[in-house]
Amino acid sequence: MALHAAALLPSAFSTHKEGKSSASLKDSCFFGVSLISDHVKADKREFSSRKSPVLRVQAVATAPTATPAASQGKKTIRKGTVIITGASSGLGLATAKALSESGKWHVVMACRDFLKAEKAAKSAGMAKESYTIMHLDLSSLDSVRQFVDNFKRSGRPLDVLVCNAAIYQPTAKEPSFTADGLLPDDMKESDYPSKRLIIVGSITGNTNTLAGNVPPKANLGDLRGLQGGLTGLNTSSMIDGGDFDGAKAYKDSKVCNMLTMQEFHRRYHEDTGITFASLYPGCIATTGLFREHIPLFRLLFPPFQKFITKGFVSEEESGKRLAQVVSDPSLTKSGVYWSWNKDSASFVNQLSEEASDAAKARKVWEVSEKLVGLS
Ligand code: NDP
Ligand code: PMR
Repeated sequence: MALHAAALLPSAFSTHKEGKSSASLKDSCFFGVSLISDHVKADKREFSSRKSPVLRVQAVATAPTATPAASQGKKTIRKGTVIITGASSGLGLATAKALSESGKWHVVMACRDFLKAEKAAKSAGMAKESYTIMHLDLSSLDSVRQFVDNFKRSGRPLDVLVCNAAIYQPTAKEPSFTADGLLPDDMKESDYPSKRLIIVGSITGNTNTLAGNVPPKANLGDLRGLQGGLTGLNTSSMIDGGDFDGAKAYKDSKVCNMLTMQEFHRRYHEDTGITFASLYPGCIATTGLFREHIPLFRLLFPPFQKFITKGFVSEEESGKRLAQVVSDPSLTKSGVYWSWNKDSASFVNQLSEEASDAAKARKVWEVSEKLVGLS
């Protein structure tokens, strides 16, 4: 259950049962939806030159390329507009705050709990005119469509989209289901000098790391569960077709997020100039992500990360990192996965073999398209 973060992909996965949310696939779905909407259909020429932008997959880390327009630093004459899903807490909120404080961005906080988001923005001290809260519940395709509609009506350009929302349900005995999708066509129309689509990934989905080797390990297998629709109706709710495991579902979803980012890059970067990127922001052990974990875990996890693994980062620091991926003129490489070293300097990190498997990325994309009815 963790796909939220990817916002683009997941829609495909759990379209069938709405109501509950499974973290895993949410974020990723964004794009998919927009294709379904009327606007999108009308705009098919845009983003969908090669296939609908469902977002879900990846492509191998093709050689990362810099976006020329972006790196040449065209003069920005207006504030950028960035949509951040799940901006009501944790990393999303900290990023919204960092961008709003920069004075260069108008932040659209796409959140399922309007009041919570409003309170969060206020208590973070964000200037009123620097953000707009728009309702978005990634567990419902209808809500995603409605959000896309509302955003289009707002008349704002879409310059950067951050798929950040996620949930983690390590103690869940049963899977829950979700659906979603968003709007890349709009981004293609933006005249902003550096357009970006960012999907939050994680170290725990990468089995080429120590953290990624803590059981249960991410593994999408041959995607047979995904192909079965992940409906829970006489089919497996896990992408690899295995028994439900909440922690593994989260990690699998992160692999999908990172694959999706790469598939986007492969399909759309050259034609659109959009930068597609993913990142591991560090271990933000204090966020709401762990709210469903057992109390002992919640007690020990922050000190463990702070003093033992030293992977801990504060919410504020993680927000600055994601804000860099949104806005920093030196982070315009597309198709890459960003991480930060001990001195908080960014670098392009290597994804695991599975998370950089181009064939798998394509398959995740294609299966997802089918599941959300886009192909
Ligand atoms: P939080 O729980 O603090 O934030 C998650 C956000 O997602 C919340 O705003 C939450 O909304 C929102 N959200 C959840 N479900 C939905 C939904 N159905 N519709 C709309 N919004 C939803 O966790 P983090 O800040 O830690 O997580 C942010 C991202 O960072 C995630 O993608 C996570 O996977 C990733 N990440 C986190 C790490 C960490 O150590 N914490 C490490 C690596 C990656 P609400 O407030 O209403 O619950
Ligand atoms: Mg991990 C070496 C470092 C390291 C890092 C950077 C993380 C990040 N973790 C590391 C190591 C370990 N962890 C080790 C050695 C253990 C065994 C004791 C361990 C355990 C552990 C658990 C039980 N770690 C966890 C859990 C979770 O439930 C978290 C998780 O997997 O969520 C999916 C988690 C995490 N460790 C991290 C990070 C960033 C997480 C959670 C967030 C995420 O990946 O999005």
